[in-house]
Amino acid sequence: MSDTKTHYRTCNICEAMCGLEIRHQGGEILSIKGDQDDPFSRGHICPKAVALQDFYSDPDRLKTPLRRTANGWQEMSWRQAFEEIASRFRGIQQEHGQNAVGVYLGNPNAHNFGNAIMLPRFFKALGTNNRYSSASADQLPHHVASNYMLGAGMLIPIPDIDHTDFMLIIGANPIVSNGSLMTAPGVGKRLKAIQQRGGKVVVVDPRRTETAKKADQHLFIRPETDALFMLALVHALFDEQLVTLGHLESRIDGLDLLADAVKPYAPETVAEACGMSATAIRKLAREMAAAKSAVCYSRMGASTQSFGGLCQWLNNVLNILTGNFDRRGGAMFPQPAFDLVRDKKGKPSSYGRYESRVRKLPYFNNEFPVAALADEILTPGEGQIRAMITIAGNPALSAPGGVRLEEAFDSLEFMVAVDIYLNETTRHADIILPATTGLEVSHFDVFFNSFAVRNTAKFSEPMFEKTPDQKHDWEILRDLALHLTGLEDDGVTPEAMLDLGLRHGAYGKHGMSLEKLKATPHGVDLGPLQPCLEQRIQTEDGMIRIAPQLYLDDLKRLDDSGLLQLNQNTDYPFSMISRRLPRSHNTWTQNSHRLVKGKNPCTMQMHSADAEKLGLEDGQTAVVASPTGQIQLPVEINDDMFEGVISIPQGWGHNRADTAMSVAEGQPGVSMNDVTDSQRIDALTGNAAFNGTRVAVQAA
Ligand SMILES: Nc1nc2c(c(=O)[nH]1)N[C@H]1C(S)=C(S)[C@@H](COP(=O)(O)OP(=O)(O)OC[C@H]3O[C@@H](n4cnc5c(=O)[nH]c(N)nc54)[C@H](O)[C@@H]3O)O[C@H]1N2
Ligand SMILES: Nc1nc2c(c(=O)[nH]1)N[C@H]1C(S)=C(S)[C@@H](COP(=O)(O)OP(=O)(O)OC[C@H]3O[C@@H](n4cnc5c(=O)[nH]c(N)nc54)[C@H](O)[C@@H]3O)O[C@H]1N2
Ligand code: SF4
Ligand SMILES: [Mo]
Repeated sequence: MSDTKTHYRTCNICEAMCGLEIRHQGGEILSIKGDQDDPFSRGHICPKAVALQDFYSDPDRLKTPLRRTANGWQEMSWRQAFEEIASRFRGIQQEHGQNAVGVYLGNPNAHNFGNAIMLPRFFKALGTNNRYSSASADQLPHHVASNYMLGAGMLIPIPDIDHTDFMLIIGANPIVSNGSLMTAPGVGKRLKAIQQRGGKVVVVDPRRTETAKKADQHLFIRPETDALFMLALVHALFDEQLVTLGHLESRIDGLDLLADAVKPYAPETVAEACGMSATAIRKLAREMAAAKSAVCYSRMGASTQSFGGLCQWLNNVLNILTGNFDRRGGAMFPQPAFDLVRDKKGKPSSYGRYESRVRKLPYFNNEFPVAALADEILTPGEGQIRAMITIAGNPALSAPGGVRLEEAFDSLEFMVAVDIYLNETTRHADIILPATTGLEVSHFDVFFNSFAVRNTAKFSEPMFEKTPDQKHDWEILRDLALHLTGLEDDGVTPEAMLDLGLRHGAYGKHGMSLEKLKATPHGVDLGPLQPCLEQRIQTEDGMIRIAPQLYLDDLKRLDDSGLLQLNQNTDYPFSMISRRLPRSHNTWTQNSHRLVKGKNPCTMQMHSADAEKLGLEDGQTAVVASPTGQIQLPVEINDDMFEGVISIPQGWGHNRADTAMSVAEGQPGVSMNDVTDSQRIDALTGNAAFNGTRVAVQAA
């Protein structure tokens, strides 16, 4: 019998970067536990980590390229696949222009360092502007705010959770999500530590969430009124002379404009619309201003809604006005070993460089909003998308208006998917290219170290060798690029590029390199976050722009929205919001038995008073309908919901024909994006507005 071995690596499922200790013997996994010696995660893991074993051995996982034929899916060789894809893409581009091929990148790209490093080459070879990703169904407003306020979209302020004395959490549920744009493994302990050192945690959410239940205070808010609420906080800070810029005094540009702009939004004016009391808003402003240190942290709830852009701007404004920006215990800037913020002082950003063809939505960060994708495929005319490649994404379930997007995929001349499953999106492809994943790949967090609450670095070797005929994502991208260009492979690997980045990065002079990381399998601690904005800011004059004109202009849209007047749509009287579940990650982890066993978790949560009015009982099936579509799912009645609001899990709906995720099909759930609408966006950034979708509810 072979010896038991122990492998250390970082979990690549979510943003928390938990260190794992995996014991294995002769290709069999014996246990997956938290790595107590990981200096950052210190043994924390969640239930999803253990499922890495299931994804590795899943019989439904694709291992060979597949081609659609009249007689179903057939295996094909890698060479045939690359040749056919290159020839079809080039043919379509020659006939209809470079932009006739579209690309969609899904969330796992951000957890895959090979892709992060190889994608630029692939894009150069393909030469299309028609690029889309899950970022515009997620955190786009954060990038736009950083771009306009700090001059760099990737320079994102992160809550210094380990040192703060007051944390205001708006539209995030880190106890379940494990944190986002706040890589903080073991976030529950970190929140508790705030309370243990005498600090306070306040949650603002239309649902009394798992995080709200652990907080010192929970304030219900009516969906999509966060911008009004935050404007009122800012108003109160000015009104009550609580603005303290502190160390930022000489670095703020536009303070007077801001003070003027917030005048109409007194707490007394907006409170009713927000579903709060003016006293509560004023008290919050005072507490935040008085705290030794404080941070406002807002995430998905405040980003994927009609005023996501305003929210993420105001989030930064609150941290600046209370003197908590770039300060210990406030909103700080990580200094990662591999830095995504390039020195580009004063260079214009790409925001609005192009407009999407059909709806004129802004281009940013080299892409268009995913909400524009279906229209770009379905609307005839010059510049129409006629072929697509999706890479590690499942927009059929994850994008707003998924059903229409599926129709769009069906109308394409040619579609390719790089994925690990035959699922709701890839079933529309002509060719599927299967990638390695999880335990088969090496790992370094190119992105999440830039968003982490502590500076650390860790490299993980592959745990299992891939078979000779399997390919890593980055090899697929490289080979596609080579076939598209006809160039020879120059032999450059992601590891070599990573090493270069590490050596030339902030810790290079202290010996940081890939070799060093390989010799330290638990990871290297690089210390707590330090004030560093002065060195990292990318505006031409080094000033922080607190009142960029595009945000001031967008206030008019807020005023015109009818939110303040409590305008209700009586045909669709409920407001739908999304929920994340502890045992599923977006759309793709539902093929693990251990994660989906038990009661169907894909339920519609509703307040008991609403259920009573509709005559709905707990467990009964309800129909949730919007003008876009309808779904049916079990009702879960509780008093954790704001009245008039229903909450549905995102990422479900494995109920489509012709997929091959056998476990997921046993517990399919429904896709809330069959009901959402791709026309509903934050018009400023183009981000999808899932939250606040108006729906009607009745018994099935
Ligand atoms: N209504 C609503 N919709 C939402 C959200 C919401 O809150 N509400 N959340 C949004 C957010 S935040 C996000 S990030 C998006 C996610 O949207 P997507 O990124 O489109 O969805 P994922 O489920 O992450 O899709 C991952 C795909 O990659 C495949 N995959 C997994 N690992 C690998 C790998 O290593 N290599 C390759 N090649 N493929 C792999 C999976 O099989 C799956 O098809 O959804 C968004 N959609
Ligand atoms: N277990 C698990 N963890 C995950 C994921 C997963 O699918 N499962 N997905 C990962 C991904 S891709 C991401 S981006 C992160 C997201 O991480 P989080 O941002 O923490 O995401 P959510 O849990 O969706 O929390 C959003 C909260 O906003 C609330 N909300 C909805 N509408 C509004 C509103 O109008 N105003 C306010 N104030 N609140 C509102 C919801 O009730 C919900 O509690 O999670 C990551 N982690
Ligand atoms: S919290 Fe995220 S990174 Fe940590 S074990 Fe769970 S899925 Fe993996
Ligand atoms: Mo996300």
